[in-house]
Amino acid sequence: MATPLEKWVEEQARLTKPDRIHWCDGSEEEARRLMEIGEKEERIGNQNVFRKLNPETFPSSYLHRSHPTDVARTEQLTFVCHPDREMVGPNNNWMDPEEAKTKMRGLSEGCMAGRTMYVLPYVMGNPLSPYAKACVQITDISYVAVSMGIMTHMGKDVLDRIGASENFVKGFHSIGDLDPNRRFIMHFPQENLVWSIGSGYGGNALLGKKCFSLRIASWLGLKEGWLAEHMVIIGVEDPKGNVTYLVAALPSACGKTNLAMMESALPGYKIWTLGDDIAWLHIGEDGRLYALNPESGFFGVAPGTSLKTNPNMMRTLKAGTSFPTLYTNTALNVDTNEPWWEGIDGPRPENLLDWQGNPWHPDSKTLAAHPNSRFTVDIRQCPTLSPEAGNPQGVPISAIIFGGRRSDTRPLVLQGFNWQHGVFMAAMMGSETTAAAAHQVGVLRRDPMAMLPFCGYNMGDYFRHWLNMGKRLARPPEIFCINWFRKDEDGKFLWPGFGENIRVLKWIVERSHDSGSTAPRRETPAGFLPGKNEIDLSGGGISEVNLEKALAVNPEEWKAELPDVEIFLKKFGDRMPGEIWDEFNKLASSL
Ligand code: OXD
Ligand code: MN
Repeated sequence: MATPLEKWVEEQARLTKPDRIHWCDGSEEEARRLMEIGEKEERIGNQNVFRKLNPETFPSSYLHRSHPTDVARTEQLTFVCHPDREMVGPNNNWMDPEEAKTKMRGLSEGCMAGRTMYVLPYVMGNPLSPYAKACVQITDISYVAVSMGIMTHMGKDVLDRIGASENFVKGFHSIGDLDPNRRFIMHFPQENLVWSIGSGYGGNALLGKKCFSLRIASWLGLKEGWLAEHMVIIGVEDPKGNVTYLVAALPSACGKTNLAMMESALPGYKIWTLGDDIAWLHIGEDGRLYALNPESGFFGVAPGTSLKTNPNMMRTLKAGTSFPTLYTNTALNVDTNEPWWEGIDGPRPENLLDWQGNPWHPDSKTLAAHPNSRFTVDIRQCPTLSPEAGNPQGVPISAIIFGGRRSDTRPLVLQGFNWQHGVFMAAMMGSETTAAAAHQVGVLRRDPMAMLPFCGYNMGDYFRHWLNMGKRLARPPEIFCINWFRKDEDGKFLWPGFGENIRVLKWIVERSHDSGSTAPRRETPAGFLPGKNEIDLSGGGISEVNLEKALAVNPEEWKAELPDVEIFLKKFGDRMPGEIWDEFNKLASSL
């Protein structure tokens, strides 16, 4: 008798009519075959799916160009489909599940004709972890099949794990005709189902990532008492060899990957990498908060990545095991057959093809690499991968950091007064938008916990869930807000960022153990600032004047922002917890 999984695959095949069905085993051998198919047989528009890059300098690496209208997550085409619109909240686009299914069935009818349906059995999280989740995605493009092989634990063992059970997360993906008018990413949380058509781009198409590990998982977390968050997980080792684990939430393309594998500018300090995008947070038996990374790879933003900004990522990219590394929408150095992007080391090559494959000239006003061009690479290639990265329980977290990209107002670092205040600080977070999603870049929008595009349910309930988690923790981690991006009157960054950020992390670690320097913290209406000289500037050439400017909490600037925060919080009506309003009112009156 067919298992529920086999039945589901058969049903999808009847609907989509692929020429053949291939069940993937996630092996290197299979990845090689898929790369060959993508190089020689499959096409997107008039281009082959993959182009092999220079194996001497970029081992096992391939370039992929997506359709020019399909280069970022499309939040406006992303829906959560649940009968109760209130449950979905104003932070998501809503569609009635039946209406959504009718629409998606119509669009999916015969959509895989002439193509192969790849069936991808995978697990998010270490398969040995009690928190791991078994999933199956179907797709009709080798790029997604290989990317999922890098980003997840994919393999035959997952089929044994699912067996005759119905307990697996279903992902339907087809590139469809790539027409943005027929592109939808639909989530059905009640059925553990994601249905995505019309896009081949990362967050829209690799359904284990944003769609499952954040949107659906956040809803599972609400029901089961844990959190799925848009967070980096790192260990900070001090000169004595003690490692403190932190998580940090930053919006897309705001430096999470750089933070995850930062090379410390302070001697004796080292960052250990556990994850660069997603953290699942559970309460352990000892009442502490534990974090694990459900992903097995990095899908990072290429532009700006160099030996100077992120040497460990450059090493990761060049490490070249036999599993492929993918470059999506970067430029191509024609003479060397290497990927290229703005900000990479060395002089700009003479002969470049831009991200669409057209010759690029310095005086053409466009960028050669798409600003949201990406690399997809196996986490095991990372030289700073933590020995604890595979710990099935995750690692115990001492501090939670929230950040955004703000040219003004927000200080370099601020510590919350307590858990409730920290949750409020995170709830009022804003960030200037980036190219990671298809919208206007550089406008300030509220992005609480960097989860606005990823929380799969009403954010009013989400804040309540955060407050409740704090109550259940024996010793809640300290909460901090950071901003690496503040600028001076002339528009210059006040803080050098990158490896120098360790100076801020050092303070955070000390504060989270409460064993730091004895200098008093400075209390402001918005939270605690480091005391004078508490941020270690040794050997860095960073001016104290700039540090003080970067740390300033200017009540006028904060006051000016409150009306916008209020409008945002009011959107959630009576689902917004009273505690958040209490904190808002306290801040407003103390300013
Ligand atoms: C990502 C994103 O791809 O946040 O990680 O857009
Ligand atoms: Mn992300």
